[in-house]
Formats: sequence, C-alpha cells, structure tokens
Amino acid sequence: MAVKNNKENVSPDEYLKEESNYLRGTIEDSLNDPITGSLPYEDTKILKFHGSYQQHDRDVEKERKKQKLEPLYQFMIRVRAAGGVATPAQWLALDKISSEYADGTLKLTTRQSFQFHGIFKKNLKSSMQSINNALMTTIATCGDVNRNVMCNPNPFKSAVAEEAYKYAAELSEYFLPKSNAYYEIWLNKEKVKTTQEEVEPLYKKRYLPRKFKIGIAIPPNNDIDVYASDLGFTVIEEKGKLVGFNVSVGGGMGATFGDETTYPRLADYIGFIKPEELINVAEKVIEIQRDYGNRKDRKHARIKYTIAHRGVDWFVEELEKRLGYALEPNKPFHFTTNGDLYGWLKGINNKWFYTLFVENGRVKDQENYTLKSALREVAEIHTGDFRLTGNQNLIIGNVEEKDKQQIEEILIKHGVQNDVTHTGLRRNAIACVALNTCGLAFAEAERYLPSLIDKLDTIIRDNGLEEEAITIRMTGCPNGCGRSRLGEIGFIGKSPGRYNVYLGASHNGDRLNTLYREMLDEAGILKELEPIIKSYAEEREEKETFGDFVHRKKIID
Ligand code: SRM
Ligand code: SF4
Repeated sequence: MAVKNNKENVSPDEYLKEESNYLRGTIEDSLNDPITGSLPYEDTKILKFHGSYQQHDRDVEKERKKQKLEPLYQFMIRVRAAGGVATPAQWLALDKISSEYADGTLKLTTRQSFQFHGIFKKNLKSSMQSINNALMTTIATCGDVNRNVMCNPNPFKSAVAEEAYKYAAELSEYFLPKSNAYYEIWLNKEKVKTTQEEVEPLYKKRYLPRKFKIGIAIPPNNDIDVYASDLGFTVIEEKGKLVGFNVSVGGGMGATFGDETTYPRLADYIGFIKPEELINVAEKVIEIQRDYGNRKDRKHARIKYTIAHRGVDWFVEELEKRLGYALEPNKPFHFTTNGDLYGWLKGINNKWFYTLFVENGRVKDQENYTLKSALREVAEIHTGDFRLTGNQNLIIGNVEEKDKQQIEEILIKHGVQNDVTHTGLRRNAIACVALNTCGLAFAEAERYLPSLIDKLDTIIRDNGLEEEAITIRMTGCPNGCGRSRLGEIGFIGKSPGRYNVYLGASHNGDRLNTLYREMLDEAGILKELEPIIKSYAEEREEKETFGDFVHRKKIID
C-alpha cells in the first residue's frame, strides 16, 4: 500500500484510506503473518475503521526492549451498541470473549461502548467472529467515520426517551460505512467488486477527514455531554411529546500540549428541527465536514476547527443551502446535570432500572468485589437488558418486579451493590483507560484516580461534603477521552505522576474548566485542593455547585 506522490499536500492518511480499496488494505494477509504480533503500519490505520486498535503492553515495554524482544503487541476491540444497549445473551457472550481472548476484563466506555483489551493478533479474527455471533459489531467504532450514536440510556424513563433512543439507533445504522470489507475480512464473506459510487455514497473513497461523533441529549439530563459532540441533538419536549431537536455542532475535547492552535471546544446551538428532518440534517452536516474539513493536518481536522475557522454563520448558511430551507430558532431547554442517577428507578412500563456504579467502567473481579461474576450471574437470570451510560456506569434495565429482589441479592452477595458509603465525588468520577494500553498516555488515569479519590475523600468527609455531587475527571493526556475539561475538577496527565489541574466546569456540562495549576504530583494536588474544598464547605451558597463556586470566588478566572 505505497503512498503515491503527495501532490495535493494532504495528510498521508488520506492516501492510505483512498488506496485501501474501501477499508481492505492488506489486513487479511497481515493477520496470517506468524513472524510478528503486529500488523504493518498502513493496516493498523485501516484496522481502526473495523473497530480495533493495535496497542502494546506499556507495563512491560522496557523489559522487552532490554531482552531485545518486540513490544508485546496486542489489540483493543471496541464493540458498538447504539445508545449502549445489550441483551443478557450479548452480555454473556462479551463476558466469555473477555475471558477467552482478552485480558479478562470488559471496559464500559465514555461513549457507551464495550472495549476488550489485550487481544493477541492470532485471536483477533476469532474475537471478531464471536462478537458478530452475538449479533453485535465493531464496525466503525473507530476510524474517520460516524461512530456509534450516544443517547440517554434510560429509554423507559419516559415515552420521549424511548423515542429518542430509536432515533439514536437509526442514525447509528444509517451512517455505517457501506463497504463489504468488514464482512470479507472477519466473517469470511465472498469478496465483491467495488466502485466508488456503489460503495460509499456519503463517505466516498477518503471517508471523513477525522472521527465524527453524534449524541442525543434528553434534558434535564446531559449525561451524554452533548457539548462535546461533533453533532448534537437536544430533545425538545412539549406536553410529554418529542416535538423535535435543537441542533448543536462543533464540540470536541482533544488538544495537544504546547500547541495553542488545538483546543477543546463546546458545540454551538444552531437551530431547531422536527424529528422527520433528523437524518437529512445529520447527513448534510456530515457532508459539509466531508467537503470542508481539513484533510492536510489531522490535528485540525475535526468539525470544531472547520466551524471555528469559517464561523458558525458560514456553517449555518452552508447547511441551509444544502437543505434548501432555514432552520427554526432554537427552543428553550434546561440541563441540570451531566451525571448519573444511581439506584432503582421505575420506568413508565412498570419495569425497573438499576443504575450501578462501575468505577471507571472497568468490569472485573477483585477481592470482595466480584463485579464481573455478579453481572454474569445477573445476565443468566435477567429478562431485560443492560445499558451503558456515558459516565462509564451500567444500568440493569427492564427488570421485572419479580426479579428485582433476586438481582439485588446477587449484587449484595458479590459486594457490588451501589455502596452508600461512596461519596458524591467518587460517584461522579470518570477516568479514561490511559496506561497500560493507551499508546498516547503520559500518565495513569483509570488505575490511579480511585486511590487519589480515597485521599480526597478524607478531605471531603472532614468537611461534611460526602453527599455533594462534584464531577471529577482524569485523563492520561489532553485528548480528553474522559472529557476531563468538563469536570468541575479535572486532571490531565502531563508526565508520569504529574497532572495539570483544571477547575470550574459547570455541573451540567455547558462550561469548560480552566487551568488552575500545572505539573502537580499527588502531594501538590492534595495541598492545593484541600483549602478550596474547605472553603466550598464553609462559604458556598445554597445549591451552589463546586464549579460555580470556584468561579464566584475567583479561584480561577
Ligand atoms: Fe478517545 C484516542 C479511548 C472517548 C478523544 N481514545 C483514543 C485511543 C483510541 C488512543 C489512540 O488513538 O491510540 C484510546 C484507546 C485507549 C485504550 O487503551 O482503550 C481512546 N476514548 C477512549 C475511551 C475508551 C475512554 C474511556 O476510558 O472510556 C472512550 C471510547 C469511546 C467510545 O466508545 O467510542 C473514548 N475519546 C473519547 C472522548 C469522549 C467523547 O467522545 O465523549 C473524546 C473527547 C471528545 C472528542 O472526540 O473530541 C475522545 N480519543 C480522543 C482523541 C482526541 C481527538 C481530537 O480531536 O483531538 C484521541 C486521539 C486521536 O484521535 O488522535 C483519542
Ligand atoms: Fe489515552 Fe489520552 Fe484518551 Fe486517556 S485521554 S485514553 S490517555 S488518548
């Protein structure tokens, strides 16, 4: 897959995509190469569109180098589920795959997907096949295409939520790549001849300039962090009916340290649409990004930069031109929180929904906390479903009244019921994967945040704030996978054991936090945060959130 002369001065990835023959590349042959546990560079790029990343175990990197061994290559697989819903049978299949082929754990992500880590090349195809046998797929969970569409995961909370979920599933399905490559490579389907027009009418040969994310938010809950999405739809409800959506565009969290031309950006609301316009509007927005997104520099290729550089007015004008009509003005709505509501909730269908705290989304068995076993046991008797939240938690959904007690008993037996001793701080924490699998991590996140919260909790308890919901988010680098710039307290890894600390995001996700201190180690973090937490306990106004408090007190600008 040699890259031809770069006459257009576009990013080399553009040629890789174009020359991949609609996402085939040489993946199929490379999988059978027994000499190495890795794939050729070009194939690793195309593999992302199939939902997998080549990684290596960074914990053993130095040791392997010393022994003159290649890195311990392994693969991450991301499984899509629109709005994050899986049946008990699917849960059992994922549980089995994680033990059979992966590192034994399952990661519930910040975008309502499942991830496996630690899969060796020789097991990649079997894993993909097992996932497909469970009627799930990994296609387009990564890569320069639209990803799975997020949605509030509690559709039976109201008829509106149920309808919104159906739209999320429709959008997710509609924007899947049309190429047959996935089925040929992983599922041994017959090879087909392709032409550009037949194969990808929307994405064409070069697909999108960069990843693309859509989310549907249902006020008053912004649990999917709609302001972080490339394209967002905020449900507008009138008299208990979903009457349409306010459309938002241009959100994104990623940045690069030391490069001020990259930055997180909150999406702008650009107008109201009716439900029947949803797919068409989404398609036109994606087309604009396809046609105008930056294909020279991947660091500036997200729609947030297209909009920031050309202006929101330009974007709306271009969209309305393509639609052939003007958007209606935004309708009023109000978000109260971007967190989850834990515990049992009765749906309008008289079934029960239990939101379970899963620390940083990692499903595994630990001493006295056998979460993976508990959920397997629940899945064996459960007749409803499992729903992932955008905060890396899990809803055991659509539970029959008669099964409620048994499910509760299983959770208690395994020590995984929502622990009432968890502080509001821990219950509102997110950490990205980071080490040992993420190749971009400068510092720990998922493996470190829980122990940092242990220490912060002491301060929280000393100040009587254990019930206070304060969002705290950590990422191992500024890419923002744990949406760290939307935490009332945010940490971004700068180097091993050192973090930039950000304060003051809003509690509902509509304001970014601000850099407070740089390069702090744990002692520094605790020293800086203790007096602020104390003054919050003593001086906050009624119902004032931590994020608002640090602004009012001018702790940050
Ligand atoms: Fe992410 C890349 C993990 C949600 C922004 N993200 C990565 C990679 C694949 C690292 C890589 O490129 O080599 C990480 C794999 C780590 C691993 O070992 O699993 C990774 N991202 C994750 C997950 C698993 C974090 C988690 O702990 O839950 C989330 C999977 C979501 C999913 O199911 O699809 C995840 N990533 C996000 C989010 C949150 C969101 O979308 O709401 C963001 C910020 C929003 C945004 O897209 O701007 C996010 N990930 C990034 C970026 C920065 C993109 C940018 O525009 O600058 C990268 C790096 C990149 O794309 O070059 C990245
Ligand atoms: Fe990796 Fe950075 Fe994303 Fe964390 S934020 S998973 S360290 S890319």
